[in-house]
Amino acid sequence: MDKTFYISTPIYYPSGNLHIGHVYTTFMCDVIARYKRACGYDVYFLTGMDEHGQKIQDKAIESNVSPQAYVDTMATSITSLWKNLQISNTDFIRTTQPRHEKVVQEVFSYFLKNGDIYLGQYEGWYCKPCETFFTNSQLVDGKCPDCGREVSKEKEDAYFFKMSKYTSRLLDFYASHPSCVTPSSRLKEVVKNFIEPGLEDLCVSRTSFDWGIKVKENPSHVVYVWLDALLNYISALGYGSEDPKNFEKYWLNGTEKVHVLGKEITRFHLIYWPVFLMALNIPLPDKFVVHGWIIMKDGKMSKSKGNVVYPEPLIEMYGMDMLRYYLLREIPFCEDGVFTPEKFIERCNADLANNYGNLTHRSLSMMKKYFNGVIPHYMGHVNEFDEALEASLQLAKKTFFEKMDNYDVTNAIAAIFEAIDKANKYVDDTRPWALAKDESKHDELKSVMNHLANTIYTVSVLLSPFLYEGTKKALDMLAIPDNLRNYQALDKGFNNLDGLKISDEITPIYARLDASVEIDRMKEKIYTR
Ligand code: ME8
Repeated sequence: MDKTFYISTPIYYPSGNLHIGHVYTTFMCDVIARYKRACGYDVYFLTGMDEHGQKIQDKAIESNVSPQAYVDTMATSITSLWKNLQISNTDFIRTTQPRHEKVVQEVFSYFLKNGDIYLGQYEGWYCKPCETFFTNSQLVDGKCPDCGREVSKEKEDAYFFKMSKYTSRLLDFYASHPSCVTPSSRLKEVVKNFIEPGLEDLCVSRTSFDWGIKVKENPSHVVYVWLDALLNYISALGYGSEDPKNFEKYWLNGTEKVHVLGKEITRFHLIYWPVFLMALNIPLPDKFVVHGWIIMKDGKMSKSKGNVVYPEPLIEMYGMDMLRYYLLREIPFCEDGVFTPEKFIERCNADLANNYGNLTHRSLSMMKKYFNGVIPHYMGHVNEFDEALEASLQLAKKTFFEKMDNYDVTNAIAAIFEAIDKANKYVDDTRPWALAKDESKHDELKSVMNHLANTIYTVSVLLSPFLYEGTKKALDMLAIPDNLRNYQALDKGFNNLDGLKISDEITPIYARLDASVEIDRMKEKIYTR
């Protein structure tokens, strides 16, 4: 049977335009999905929108349209963003789609019937003008956090999910699957702070607004957005529908199922989601990858600070590769990282233009000049530097696969760029321009050119999930046939490319950015879309 791979992003709230934080998660999933496809997996890559809840209803009122009209407009804009960014998702789920709403209602009914959900009373601090309940910790100086007015203790009917019943099962699950969360520190935190003290029952219905999925048995209640939203991960696969074949293939019998998410929604994913799945008797995912935040010099991105960075102007100015590369390389895997225009320019120049771009441009230009563009045959280790170059490429490849198999995209790219750096040093050490002047060094020159062609070829194939524009350009300039543009072909060795004729057109892959101009231009453009 085929190896399958399921990967999801969180479904984003359409309460505003998506920014580079959302793009970061989606890029990460896209790169992993492309990598897994390249490794021969049948991949299901899911993203989508979380369209219900008070926040969205308020946004619609603000924009003077119905909530449905509001989310429809946002869906058009978000799907076109992913299309422009060439995101390779298999599906796009919206929680207002009938295929999803039906599953949520049926799951709620099932939980009610088997006693996991019961009708109880919600007690909290109520703000009459805002028609909203708050918990003790949400109050600001004992007053409503939204309008600042007095609040009163009130009760209302609400449905609860019996989380408490699942405490020990969840602890057992994590004890026997300690590596299902990356990084493991996130799991430790959740276990210590929330699961070990005992789970509290969760209020899973609301009556204070109606933009949500109605509880069939009691339509004045709508389903709590997180119960609604989390179920997207299986409703998209056709769980509970007449056509559950994707659910069976990718989830029930799937080889690997991975959720990628930002650290602020860890609790929902590590507690509620597994418990809901246990209550449904469905196998749990294999992995939760919890990444950090992209922050600005002055802290979190926020509309009120005016420091939210949007992807569109960055793509328009610098193309796709630079933003993908920068975000995935610069933000340390599973940690927070700061976005600055200065760093963006510096990273792109140093790694893309000067390192990878320069290696390719100078090597291919010499190939043209010295060998009429024909890649010389592999002759083993001819000069004293050949063996070390091969070894460094081998090591980079091994590290790349190891890191990618652990979803550590940042260190996977870092390993390849280290090899590229070494290859540039190899050019400096072997000095092909000097070898070309000496007839007796012809074999050495041939070997250098063969090694460079193979290095550029290898790193370009490996990096293609990350830099699909630049690597395609490099592989096109090398005139690599389609049947060699895959991971399996890389195992064939350095005689893979013997005698291939490269393209006549050798141009730089990436433009070098002029910091003195670009930093100001970025500052002017990136905060609006
Ligand atoms: O939480 N840095 O949606 P959301 C890195 N609808 N990643 C960021 C980020 C930042 N500054 N800002 C956002 C929701 N993200 C729910 C999810 S899932 C069943 C429901 C990314 O629109 C990151 O992945 O607030 C984060 O977890 C997600 O966007 C939050 O998106």
